[in-house]
Amino acid sequence: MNSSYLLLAAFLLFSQLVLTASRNLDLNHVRQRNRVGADDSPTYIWPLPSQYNSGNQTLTVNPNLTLFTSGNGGSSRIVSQAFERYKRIIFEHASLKLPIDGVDYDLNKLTILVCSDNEELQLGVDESYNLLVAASDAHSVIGEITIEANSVYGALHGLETLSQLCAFDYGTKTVKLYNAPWYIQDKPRFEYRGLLLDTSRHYLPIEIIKQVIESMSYAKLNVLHWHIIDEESFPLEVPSFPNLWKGAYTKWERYTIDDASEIVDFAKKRGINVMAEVDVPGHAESWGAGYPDLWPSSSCREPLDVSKNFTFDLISGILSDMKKIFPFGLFHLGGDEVNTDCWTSTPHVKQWLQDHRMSAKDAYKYFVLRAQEIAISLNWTPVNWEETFNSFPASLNPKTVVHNWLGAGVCPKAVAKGFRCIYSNQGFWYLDHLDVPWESVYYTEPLEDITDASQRKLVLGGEVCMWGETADASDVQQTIWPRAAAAAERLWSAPESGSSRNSTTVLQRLEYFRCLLTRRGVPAAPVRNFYARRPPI
Ligand code: CP6
Repeated sequence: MNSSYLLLAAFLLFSQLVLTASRNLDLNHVRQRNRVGADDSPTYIWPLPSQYNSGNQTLTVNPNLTLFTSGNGGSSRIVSQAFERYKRIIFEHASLKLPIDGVDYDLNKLTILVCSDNEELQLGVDESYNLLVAASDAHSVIGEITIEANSVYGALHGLETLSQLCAFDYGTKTVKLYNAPWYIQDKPRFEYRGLLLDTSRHYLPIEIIKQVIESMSYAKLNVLHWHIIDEESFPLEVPSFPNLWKGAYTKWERYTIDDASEIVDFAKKRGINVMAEVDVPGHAESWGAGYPDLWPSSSCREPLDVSKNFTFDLISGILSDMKKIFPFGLFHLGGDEVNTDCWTSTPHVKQWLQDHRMSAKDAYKYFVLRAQEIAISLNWTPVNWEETFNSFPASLNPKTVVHNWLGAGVCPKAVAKGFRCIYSNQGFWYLDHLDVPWESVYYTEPLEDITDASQRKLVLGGEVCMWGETADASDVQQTIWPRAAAAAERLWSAPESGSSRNSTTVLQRLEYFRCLLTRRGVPAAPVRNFYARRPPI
């Protein structure tokens, strides 16, 4: 027998043990309870797992919690590093880093089983996990805490959920795990759960971007849509066209190639994909700071000059350089809010349109499709804002993912034509709209008005957008949170878990999660007005 055969046999035996153990939990008398004890109070896990059972035991967790790993992917550094991060989170109080004499700890070991050693992070990677918590006693076969996942990314979600079951008890100065035993089987409802971050309107320091990524992992969001550049500034280094980042606000407010790679790597270790955006042909005025030929004229600078091959050589250069940094399979090409007046009013572009018998609208289509071809030739799946679909649905490459933002209408239309779609309705999921309350974020439904099951599958998920015009490093986190968490649960959990029937428990649970964020150092805004929390007089 070779070693991989042995591992397989060990895994089969192990899964059997876990299944046996879960039966031993006797799920019939395990009731759903929360940590303060009332039967009808909520489960403080955000986002809510797809399936879970809990009991009423309070267990004490050993600060020397020891990690055992198994399966082909168990020895991954992604797993061991995450374990260390979560240990710091769970045992945040310094005095607790060592076991206390005389305390009898119930939970001393954590076993993480990861079946696959494939660490490639892409859309549709298996993010499911099982989490089992039971004190080791005569009845439990494996005891203690077990996380099982097919991929390391599922294991990361299991660790996050585990951390949310624990809380510091100020009386005993120990960490307690409440409502054990737990048996959780969890997986996301949608494979794409995004947050847009805009570093063109305001530069965001690398540390802030990392903080945002870290906080996304707490809510099980999995795509950072990095709207790096736009008309206001071009902060990214592009080696093949080194004058481009002359379009940065200052020479300090820029990202080197290494900075960008570091962000992608940091995100990957937390199970988060980074989707870059190069928004063309509109929203690109800043490119001309380094290459003024990209402007139709110095007095009319947007959209990019459609009449020159140089424009497309440059897009090709940017995308080729970015291909080395961004391994995610989707690439966003923008295509929104294109005002073609500069094209029809600038003599040489107007002449070009006439020579090619194109209207301004034709030229818009020509531009978007040519950019798509560049992205596709680099093996990327193009994502475009919905105006592209609204303007020329029949010409758009069938691989295109249509990104909604203008109201709710486009996803039903796009999936009916076989396109995939991402939901970002600006009325509900634009976080820069400060007047949108968390309830609006929470009670919107990405699958609204789509009834056909095969069409529903084409909605990859959704994304909340943190446009940068009115927020920078000083307030971006408190603008994102807690409302992004509302979208995160909509995208992860079963649709009925937030039915209006139990909106009070949603509020309690969201307040708990917001508090968790602040405990972890994330400056998240309060969920609601302070006075509303006071009991009525
Ligand atoms: N920048 C880019 C923006 C917006 C879009 N694209 C935007 C438009 C309207 C609102 C908020 C943001 N700032 N490149 C639209 C997709 Cl209300």
